[in-house]
Amino acid sequence: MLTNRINPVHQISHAGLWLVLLCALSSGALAQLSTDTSLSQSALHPASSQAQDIELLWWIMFWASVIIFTAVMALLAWGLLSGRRRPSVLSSTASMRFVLVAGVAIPALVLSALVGGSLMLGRSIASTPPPDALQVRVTGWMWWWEIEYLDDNGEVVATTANEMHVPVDRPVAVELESGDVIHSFWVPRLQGKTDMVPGKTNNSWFTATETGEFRGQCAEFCGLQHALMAFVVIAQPEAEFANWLQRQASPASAPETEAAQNGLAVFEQNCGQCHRIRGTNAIGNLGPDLTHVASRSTLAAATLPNKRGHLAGWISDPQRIKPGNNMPRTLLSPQELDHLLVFLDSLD
Ligand code: HEC
Ligand SMILES: [Cu+2]
Repeated sequence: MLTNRINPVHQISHAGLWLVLLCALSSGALAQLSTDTSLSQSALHPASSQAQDIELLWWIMFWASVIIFTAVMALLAWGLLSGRRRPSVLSSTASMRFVLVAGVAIPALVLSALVGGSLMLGRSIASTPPPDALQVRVTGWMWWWEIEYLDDNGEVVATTANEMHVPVDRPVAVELESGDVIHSFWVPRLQGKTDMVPGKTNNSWFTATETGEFRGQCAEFCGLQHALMAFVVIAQPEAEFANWLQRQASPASAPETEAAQNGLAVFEQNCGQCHRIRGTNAIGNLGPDLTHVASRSTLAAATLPNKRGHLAGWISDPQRIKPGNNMPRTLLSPQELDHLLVFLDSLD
């Protein structure tokens, strides 16, 4: 009989080749992720005690998977290569015992240990924050982040957006809320994800162990511009942070030049129904608080660098940059736009 028999040796060498390629690619990517500090959004480069625990569990799971996967593949190769030619080297009771131990007992043990480990980790990173923690309330909106700093009585002392400053080496407790749909607060280098659910307050906390800029990203699909709902966390020494907070808490300084004064008028007329600038007649609350917008490093939830040209582009056509977002296009004359930009530039 002439059948086209598949050669197992051939197949295995093919599969092996793919496997080697896959391993090479993924270990390259991993090495990159775990060493490249410029990738500020990697959970494999922790910058807080909570993120360090998450990273540890991640590596335990990774190496457990590598060892088990390699062992299973080796057994499979051995079975394919030797099985056809000679009868099993094991007696039938020995085979049965092997299946029960390697196929049932060991997986049950390994899985229980990993589940137990992740439950313990979950408990420890979700524990109640220490009482001296800095209190911050973050509210998710489609598609930006409102950030409020609270005093000991829970009163708001400063409001900002899309850029959160925290002191290093001091616990930060974050109350998480949503103004519309479900979002998820995620700063991979500082903590795991916590959902922001409308009508409910969730809590998260972390202690940054080094200074730096850490990128956060909404981790729950919340509509068209979900991918452009990011933010920046800046961890800085306590004194620097205190200065920053004091500045953010103060109202905007009055515009000094004539251009800036005109700019304020343009703002109050066209933008004030949605944006607040404390100390002016602009008291809207549908969009980010812009009292100190010039002090921020990005615009529109870390979508654009906060540079004058980008700001002009954003104001002229926000729908082209982030289609579907809640800021409409405002038609301004070139001179109005220019004055507006001078005014916004002064809001540091
Ligand atoms: C109908 C409400 C509305 C009006 C009117 C409006 N905006 Fe906005 N604006 C928003 C919303 C909502 C966002 C957040 C968009 C996003 O990132 O998804 C925003 C974002 C911004 C940002 C980015 C802030 C940050 O920290 O990222 C700036 C700057 C801004 N608006 C300036 C203006 C100016 C200047 C005007 C007037 C010419 C204006 N806006 C008019 C609703 C509005
Ligand atoms: Cu979101």
